[in-house]
Amino acid sequence: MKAVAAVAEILKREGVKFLIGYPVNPIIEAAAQADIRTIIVRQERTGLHMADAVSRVTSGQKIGVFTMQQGPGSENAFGGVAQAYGDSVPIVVLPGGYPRRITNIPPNFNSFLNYRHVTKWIEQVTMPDAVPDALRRAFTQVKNGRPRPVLIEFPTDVFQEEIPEPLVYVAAPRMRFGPDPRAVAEVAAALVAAERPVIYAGQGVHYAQAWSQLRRLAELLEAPVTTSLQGKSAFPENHPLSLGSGGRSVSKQLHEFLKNADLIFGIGCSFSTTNYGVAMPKGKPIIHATLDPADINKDIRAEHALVGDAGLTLDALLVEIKDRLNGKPRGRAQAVTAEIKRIKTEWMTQWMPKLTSSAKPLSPYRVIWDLLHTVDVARTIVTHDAGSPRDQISPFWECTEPLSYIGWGKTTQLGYGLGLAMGAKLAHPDKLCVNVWGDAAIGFTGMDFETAVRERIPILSILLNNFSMAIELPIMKTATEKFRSTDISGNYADMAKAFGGYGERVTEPGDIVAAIQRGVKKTEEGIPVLLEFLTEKEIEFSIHKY
Ligand SMILES: Cc1ncc(C[n+]2csc(CCOP(=O)(O)OP(=O)(O)O)c2C)c(N)n1
Ligand SMILES: [Mg+2]
Repeated sequence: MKAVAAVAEILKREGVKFLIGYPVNPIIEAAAQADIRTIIVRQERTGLHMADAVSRVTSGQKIGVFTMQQGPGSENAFGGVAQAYGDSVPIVVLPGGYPRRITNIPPNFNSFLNYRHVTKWIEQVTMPDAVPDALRRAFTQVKNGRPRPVLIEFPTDVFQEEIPEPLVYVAAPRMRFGPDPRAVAEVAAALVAAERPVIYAGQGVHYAQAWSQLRRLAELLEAPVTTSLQGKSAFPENHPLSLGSGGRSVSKQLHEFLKNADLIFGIGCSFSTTNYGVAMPKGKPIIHATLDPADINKDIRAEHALVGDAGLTLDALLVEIKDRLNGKPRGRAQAVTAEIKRIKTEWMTQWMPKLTSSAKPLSPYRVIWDLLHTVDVARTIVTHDAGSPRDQISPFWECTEPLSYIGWGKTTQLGYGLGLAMGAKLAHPDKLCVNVWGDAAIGFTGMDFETAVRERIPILSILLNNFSMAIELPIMKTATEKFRSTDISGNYADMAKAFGGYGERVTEPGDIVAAIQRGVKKTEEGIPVLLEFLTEKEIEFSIHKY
């Protein structure tokens, strides 16, 4: 059996249903021969974003796999892998490499060397019979521990060499580990003793699928819950104990509750310092529960720490806390939920004029508000992009179902959202998959709307076109005045049509809802949709500083 056929057969045994890639890489042809659907993108970055979403929206139960060629393919893919590394997403990346006799000779791009700092596991296969071992290691790493990309580089001359049969390979196992029981008891005592605890859930809860345990803990402690952007939708945001998600812009109730907390319990989160996450107020005691001990005491000091799977951690805490509370809540819920409701009402009253504005050009907030109230939120997966659209949508989009929002932003590559929506749609064809982005973002990956059309991935793309990089206006005043440096332009509805998709340009506030309804219908007919809303250069966000 040729080494490349073994790669395809191993992918099949690992349950890979589709391989996303860009030629030239013989794995694509071998995968097709093995009846794995091959999906060809317009540029590597988008393909990686698609693979990334496949892993995200399945809690890593399906692992997104991407393949590309040596040299330019691998060079151009770097952003996609770096983004997945930044946001801790488990994907498998399979670049070709230059033939072995020149693989380590400049100026040839060597993935094994260059991807070292954006992967958790990396190898170059130099012998054909090392293929099964290398892939077993890669899949074991990607399915276990801290989720992050793994990469195996195959010098092209390895592919056509023979390896012995039969091929011995079984799918890599998934293993979980839980926290130290003594630490669990200490944390349970601290949580029970706290008067105003706040629970902060990260994406570890998504990967552990520990949504119901999180909810039980919140209800038992009668404690309010927020999430990181990556953890958004881990807790129902219409629950009376929800404070909404963290991010650059956040709800007022989240800000107030964090400010007045006497204990913050982070579960399945890294507490990394980032502009796109809520900063923890200084001086608060923090409990940090996470899978990766490398995150403990990294950006914040933890009073207590638990290391392990979020589900096992919450299970263990629930037992201990129930024991201490005689099995039931103490009757705090009413006061807590009334306080959340009071501040939320205040906050929403402040924002309603923008959310329901009849301004022209359109308010992006109005577009988002109408979108939220037109689609079936429970059956929708939505993602933002970098720039203003993220900070406009994340505080106001109320998730009810786990993994119905792909939040991101440890690094924030413009154009990421399109591939995420496409990957989500591949993994969940029955759901409406939406990306909300600005006109700068579409400049990066817009050509891959053609991929959505060609590969029959009917997503709904909501473009907020204000002919500007509006978020940069305050910091590029002179460049804008003198050289129009923040101006951009384009007719993206026409672009979508030119690619064979459905495109509409919307300028009237009264047309927003009907356009969305038409768009959703088109996606149900299998046609990707791009709705282009002409919006004002809105840069007021729900940002609260301590
Ligand atoms: C690849 C990349 N380069 C640069 C940036 C920095 N950046 C963030 S938002 C932004 C402009 C966003 O403009 P747009 O998407 O049109 O949204 P708007 O603020 O106009 O609503 C830029 C340049 C980035 N996030 N990603
Ligand atoms: Mg813009």
